[in-house]
Amino acid sequence: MTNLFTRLLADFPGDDAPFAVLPDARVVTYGAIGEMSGRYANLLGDLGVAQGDRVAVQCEKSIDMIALYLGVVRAGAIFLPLNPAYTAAEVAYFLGDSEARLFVCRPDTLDALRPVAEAAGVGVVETLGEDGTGSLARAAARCASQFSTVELAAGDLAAILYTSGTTGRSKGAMISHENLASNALMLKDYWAFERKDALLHALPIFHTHGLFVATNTIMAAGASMRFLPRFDIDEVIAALPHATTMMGVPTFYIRLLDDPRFDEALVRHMRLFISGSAPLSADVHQAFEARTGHAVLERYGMTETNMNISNPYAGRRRAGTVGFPLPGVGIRITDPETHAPVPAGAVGMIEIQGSNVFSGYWRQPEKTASEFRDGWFVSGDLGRIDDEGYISIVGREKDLIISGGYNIYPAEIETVLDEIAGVRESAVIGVPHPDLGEAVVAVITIAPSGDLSEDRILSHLSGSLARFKQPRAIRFVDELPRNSMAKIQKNRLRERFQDMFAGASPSGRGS
Ligand code: MCA
Ligand code: AMP
Repeated sequence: MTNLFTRLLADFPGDDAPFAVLPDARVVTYGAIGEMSGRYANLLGDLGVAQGDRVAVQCEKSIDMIALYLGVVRAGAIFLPLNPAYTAAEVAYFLGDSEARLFVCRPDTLDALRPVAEAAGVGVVETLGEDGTGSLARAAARCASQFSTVELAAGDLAAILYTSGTTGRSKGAMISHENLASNALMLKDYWAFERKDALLHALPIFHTHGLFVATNTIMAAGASMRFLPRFDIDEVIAALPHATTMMGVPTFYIRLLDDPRFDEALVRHMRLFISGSAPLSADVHQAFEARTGHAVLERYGMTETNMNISNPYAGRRRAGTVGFPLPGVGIRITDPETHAPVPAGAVGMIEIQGSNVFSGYWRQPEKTASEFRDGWFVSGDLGRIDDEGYISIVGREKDLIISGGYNIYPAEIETVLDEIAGVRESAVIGVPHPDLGEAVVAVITIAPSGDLSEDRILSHLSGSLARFKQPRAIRFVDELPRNSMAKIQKNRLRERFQDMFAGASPSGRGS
């Protein structure tokens, strides 16, 4: 029973119940997704993937990728999804570090990535296209659909998700069957998901939000999803009448509010809108409620912990707060220096405990040890609990930018910038952006003889960093501000450049 797949489907809605409605109106039932996942699970065995092996997947969102995820879970292997935006250099690191047994990429990236995978020591490389084409899908079609889901121990891993680090390279968060099952079953009850729910799913599926929070919770409820390939405003507006609930990052809600077609009549029938992955500003929360009558339910989570804190379903959802600790999740707020609990109402470090919390970083015991304190996971986020028990995220101690719901670690970009001949120093900061929440800006000093243009710097970055990590602007300065310890004062840079995107409209996304 410990296998995540078995636990999610313990209250099975029946083979004919709808699981996903695709953009072409095709309905994938629970019976069909069970068969598809069974074929992939059988194929993994044929390809030599054993229990505990890592299966790295860099594909576009598709229902076959969901079936592959479930097949990996059923076979007791470990699912390792990768953002399709990652460059070959980034993929090389993930494949090498994880020692993946199988790498699945898009048919059109096979020629470029097969040598990368082989150099990283990956034994098998297959392809899966957005439309269900590719060598993996073809081979799965020839496999039996019956598969006996593997029984596992609760702590066995279901997935590894890489998160960047404030220093050094990305870390693989090891996430167990128990972590995922306990969180999804709890969220289903907390957010009152039922079989009749239809979730508008426009999130990517290589992250916790779209893969686990959305898909696992839907399966646990025996509900269905309107499965869209990405957030496209026209498709979302067309799908809303068929949905009862929606999950999104704040940028989704900002873009909806920016569209005059999005009004009270369009969403009167909806039961729930949930936001997470980045702060939803109180202004957006209030504008959404004024326009639609719905109070967005904001919640707080992390890759390492799944969901931790949520506004209530039945009670008041307070703008600018993330609500209360979820059932089974322990939250404490401590002094970042002394680690002692802070007085009631004071700001401190959010620490987390519970069956949702991951077991550590893949083959990085020192990093794991440094992020746990007395069995509590130290989030790097700063928060405060008010006198009614609502928790607010008031900042981050970690140097992290969240742009459109993607985490971007300045240290990674600074390392690449500093390699450019002529760059003396760099500081990468997040600057308020009307569409993405924060946008990446690089502040640079150049050597006296240096002759560097913004274009030259950006073209250098494009080979090594995914587009979403690349700065939206470069600013050249004579000197970076430093404190008495010679540490760069990023807060002063953020203040200096805080208005640079203020004029851009939310829909003027390219700016
Ligand atoms: C795309 N681009 C971005 C982003 N997305 N740049 C910065 N930040 C981004 N998030 C780039 C594209 O490559 C493109 O570059 C240019 O920006 C314009 O693309 P646009 O059409 O605006 O982008 P889009 O396709 O509409 O995507 C924006 C998006 C998307 C819809 C906000 O990024 C998205 O779906 N974000 C959700 C992320 C997410 O699911 N996070 C959950 C993490 P060019 O024009 O040069 O080609 S899980 C998590 O955080 C925890 C656990 C939690 O609590 O949930
Ligand atoms: P990730 O590493 O992608 O899982 O991102 C986790 C981080 O996203 C957290 O540590 C927070 O900094 C941020 N985050 C997630 N949800 C919220 C929220 N509702 N409000 C503010 N920050 C959030």
